Amino acid sequence: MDRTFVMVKPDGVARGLIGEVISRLETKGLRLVAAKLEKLPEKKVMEQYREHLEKPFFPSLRHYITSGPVFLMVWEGKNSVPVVRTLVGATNPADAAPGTIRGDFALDIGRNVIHASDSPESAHREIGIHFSQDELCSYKRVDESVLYE
Ligand code: IDP
Ligand code: MG
Repeated sequence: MDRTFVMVKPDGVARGLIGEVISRLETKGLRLVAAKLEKLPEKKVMEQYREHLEKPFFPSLRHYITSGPVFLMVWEGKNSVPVVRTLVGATNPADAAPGTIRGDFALDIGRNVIHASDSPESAHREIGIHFSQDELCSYKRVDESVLYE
């Protein structure tokens, strides 16, 4: 099964949206295999967002991501990386379709509630930043026999 890394950002945690995010991914049929609440140290933020280090918005992004706890998760399921990106919606909430998490719950690109990996390679790398192997649980949902062809 493909894995993806998902993070409810500090604005989402502070607004009480952890349950809503989990609920949407659970209802989709994905399997939660790891989760924790953490205030990220600078080092992990730099690793997480390494492709953005030189971007003009990086200082404000770093400040925002370290401003409070985030909720880190690993989800498994068929095509979980593109499936979760679709549920999350466009980076700028102004462009995010209704029905997506950013489309339904955010207004500002700098406060867009959630992060999700953009490729299987990013997912593998990001999971490794935030979780050790023994934190990833292995189990089956009882509905998987009807969720998949
Ligand atoms: P993504 O989160 O949809 O993958 P990325 O382009 O990877 O979007 O950007 C990472 C994060 O950086 C965004 O989710 C957003 O929080 C922030 N960000 C990206 N572009 C801007 C911008 O132009 N202004 C402010 N923040 C930005
Ligand atoms: Mg990204």
